[in-house]
Amino acid sequence: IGATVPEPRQNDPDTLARQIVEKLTYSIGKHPEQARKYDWLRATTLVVRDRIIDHWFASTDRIRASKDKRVYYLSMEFLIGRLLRDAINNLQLTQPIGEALKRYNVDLDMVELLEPDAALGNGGLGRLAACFMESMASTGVPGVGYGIRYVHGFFRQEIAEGAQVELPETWLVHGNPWEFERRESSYEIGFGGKVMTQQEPGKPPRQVWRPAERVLAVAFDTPIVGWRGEQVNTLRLWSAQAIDPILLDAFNSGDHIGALVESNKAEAITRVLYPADSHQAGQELRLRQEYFFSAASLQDIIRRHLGENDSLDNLAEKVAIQLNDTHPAVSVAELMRLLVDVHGYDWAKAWTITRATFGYTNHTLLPEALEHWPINLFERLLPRQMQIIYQINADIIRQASQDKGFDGAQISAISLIDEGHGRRVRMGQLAFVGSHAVNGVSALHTELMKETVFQNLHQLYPERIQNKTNGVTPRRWLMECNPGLTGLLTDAIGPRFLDDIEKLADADPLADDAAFREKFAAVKRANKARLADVISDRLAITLDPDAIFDIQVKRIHEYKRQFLNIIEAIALYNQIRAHPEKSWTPRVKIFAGKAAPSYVQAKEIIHLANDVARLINSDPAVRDLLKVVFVPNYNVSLAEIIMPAADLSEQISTAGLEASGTGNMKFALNGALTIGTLDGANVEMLEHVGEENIFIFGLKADEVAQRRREAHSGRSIIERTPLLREALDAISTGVFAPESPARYHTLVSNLYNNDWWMICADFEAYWKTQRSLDSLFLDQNAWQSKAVHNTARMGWFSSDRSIREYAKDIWQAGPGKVT
Ligand code: 26Y
Repeated sequence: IGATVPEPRQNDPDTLARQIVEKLTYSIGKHPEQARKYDWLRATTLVVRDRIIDHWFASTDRIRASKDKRVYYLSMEFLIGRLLRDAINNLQLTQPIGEALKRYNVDLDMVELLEPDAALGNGGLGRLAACFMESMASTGVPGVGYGIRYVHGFFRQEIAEGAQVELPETWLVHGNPWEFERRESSYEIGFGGKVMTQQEPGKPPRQVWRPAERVLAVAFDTPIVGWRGEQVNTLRLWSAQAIDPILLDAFNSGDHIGALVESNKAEAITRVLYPADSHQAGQELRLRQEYFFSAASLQDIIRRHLGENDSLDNLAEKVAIQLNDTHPAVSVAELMRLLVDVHGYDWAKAWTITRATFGYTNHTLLPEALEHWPINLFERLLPRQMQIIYQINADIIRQASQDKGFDGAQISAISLIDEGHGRRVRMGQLAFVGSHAVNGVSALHTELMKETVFQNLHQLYPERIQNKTNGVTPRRWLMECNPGLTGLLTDAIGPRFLDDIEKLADADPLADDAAFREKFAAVKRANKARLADVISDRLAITLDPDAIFDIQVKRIHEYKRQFLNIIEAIALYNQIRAHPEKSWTPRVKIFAGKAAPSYVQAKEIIHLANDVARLINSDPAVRDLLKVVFVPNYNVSLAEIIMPAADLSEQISTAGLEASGTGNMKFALNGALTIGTLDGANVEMLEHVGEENIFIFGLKADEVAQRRREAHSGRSIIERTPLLREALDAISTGVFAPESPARYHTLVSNLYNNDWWMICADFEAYWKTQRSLDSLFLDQNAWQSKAVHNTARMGWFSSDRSIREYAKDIWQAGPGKVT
């Protein structure tokens, strides 16, 4: 229509300062003199956003013109955190914006801290999705993220009298300047109803789904800025709305509540994130969420494809869809429905297209976290998709028994229907058979997938499982969270690592350079002092920045073994009290993390950490030798302060149970040493940093499996290990909870009777390794040299590398694509 996009904006401080005031005046309606802190945040965000939009249009136009294959990342969770600093950093505007704001006596760091955290995820899987979005933009992959625009993200955690309290999270209350509502991209999503067979003369019969309910999925787009702003991708989140916002007949006849029932029911779908990451609740609303965002995304993908292509025949050549765990796995059945029922493809052709289009990433082997839906519920909500699943299942089973001679046990292992515990649909099997590539998230986890949950499917499709070890984005997890270290590295090895993080290796020889080590240690100390300030403000606990900062932050789960860490703290406390004359290395043990609200044992572990902290921190006998801190409300923003401040990173899961871990990578990248088990990506970290620079202890995955088969219990170990016994006695006799001495009875008796998580089995090895770290810390030259090696050798764990592997091996898309 002849309209031109405005000239790209100038990025000098004068222009930026002028534009910030313009936004304050004309978009916010405030005179600069009257502007409050939040007004400055909003004005700054709008100025940055204008620049993003320029790049966004350019990227979208370029991708559309190139007709390149697009990648769609379907995820129930995107744990994004704040976006302003990320955008400013990636657009290289940190310096000029800081200067522009300074002219009005406003501090950029202060402004950035006001932004609410977008916490649309639980933990690792959601944060990985956020890192992947940033890395796709940074590596030039034309990627679109699809997810849910939860009104309430992950709950806010408070600690009251030592226990976790969950409060609603309200990130949208002040509006969200990063999102653009796209009313034109809305789709109807059906639920329930029935399936009819339609017979037109001369044609094969067709199934037609007549849903009983329909809701509207409305798109909200957030731009995701890649490194140096060269590419801006889109995160499209769906919000549910009623098709009729109000039932006027009901309203007019006086039923004012009833008039809104439909609307409330629809909006409930995207109201709140489920806060459990390890136990499937099996609730109808969750299945509605899964189908809602899968179906909306597929309609959107197909509409876009048909806007640029003649048919869906070439869908798999132009589209790759990655399923982030099984949460969007119903997409497999839904795409089949769209191809067969709506677009008239025959079954076999539709199946070929579907399978070539999808990839599936598995993030857990824990049986209790694997999704399976009761057939009755599935059938009632998604009757046609249920029929399709039966048909897929019949095909797979026929193939397995005819071609591979599978026996009954093998067939029931691969079946999409679990006949064991009330009939259920197994979403893992559905995702697996509907994808051409299935990947694990670390080398060990991928091998265990082949041996355990997917053993039989792996036999049937031996080429399908591959490994894609996780990574983290070095923009957020080094440059933005640790400007001190980034500056030091830039001075020392030049800026090349900013564009290619594996060039961090250039810093490796500096481990032997005493002057560099000192500067490296000084940066770490400043980061520790900053964390100590935060803890002092929030909890009124004083920490000594010269003590070892020993940190475990992650979701609270039995397999992650925060309990082992707490027991070690108690044993250390007992030893310090018993031997005050020995030279103890001062240590601060820091914990943070949330428990699923319904996970009783995890909540007890939080309570115990707080009870232990209260007693130890108030005991003058240990003075500054040991402090224990539980920092409430762990989230992405808190992680950005914590990661750079750690000396020691705790990655101590029971071997075989942590699929990868990504916190382990963030800590080591920022120069922490790791104490950990041979689990998840720790195994590969060991290979990269070298065994002298990481502290590995404990049983290996096969040994854990073996002990579990032997019905291992902790009793005999406890009886012969005084350090452990005394610590457990203290817990179970109520030393830490005098007001309720039986509080931790079950927690402790489980160790005696069972020790499922191998806490007793690994205690002694853990204790010894910790004490060797005490000694090492006294030799700061040796410690800092290892710390430098960690940073220098962690480049491979960038999510840029992960994304390049996905692009090449699974998606055949992006720069250097194979198509
Ligand atoms: C089905 C529901 C109960 C559910 C919801 C969320 C199940 C699982 C999850 C989330 C799982 C998760 O976050 N897994 C983590 O994924 C990370 C990224 O791959 C891994 O680093 C980490 O080891 C794994 O626990």
